[in-house]
Amino acid sequence: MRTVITFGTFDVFHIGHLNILKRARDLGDKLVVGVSTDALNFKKKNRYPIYREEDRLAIIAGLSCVDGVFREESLEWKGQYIREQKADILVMGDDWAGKFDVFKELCEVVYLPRTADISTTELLAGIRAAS
Ligand code: C2G
Repeated sequence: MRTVITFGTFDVFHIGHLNILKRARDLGDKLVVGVSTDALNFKKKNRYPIYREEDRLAIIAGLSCVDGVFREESLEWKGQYIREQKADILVMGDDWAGKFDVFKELCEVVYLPRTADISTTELLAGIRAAS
């Protein structure tokens, strides 16, 4: 049984998010996802997500490729989360390439290519422009 772990905000859920979660799940037998809390997101991006934390957690938990979710409360606790979840593989999009290599001593670390031409930021800009 190989457990895959990944992390993200998954705000305004879109096809890029679904693609990475499905590809992450395909690398193992079980996928657990750390969803960034609203507070962590404010620290990272200086703004709160559009979708609130409970809804982002519920959306990710409701996907058939996801076996479990938990709150990612701090970027510094990744090693702890990997141990707690007994993860064998950490998957992140390649916008994070190299950033998590330190965890290679705990598990395999894989960076998957991002889906081109879509991001929450671009979606929000498009919605603003259209309204
Ligand atoms: N992603 C993707 N393709 C896109 C957009 C996003 O593959 N077009 C991936 C990202 O690379 C990331 C995941 O989807 O692996 C979640 O993206 P975000 O919600 O933007 O996550 P982020 O805010 O970068 O949080 O501890 C790390 C962080 O929690 C990651």
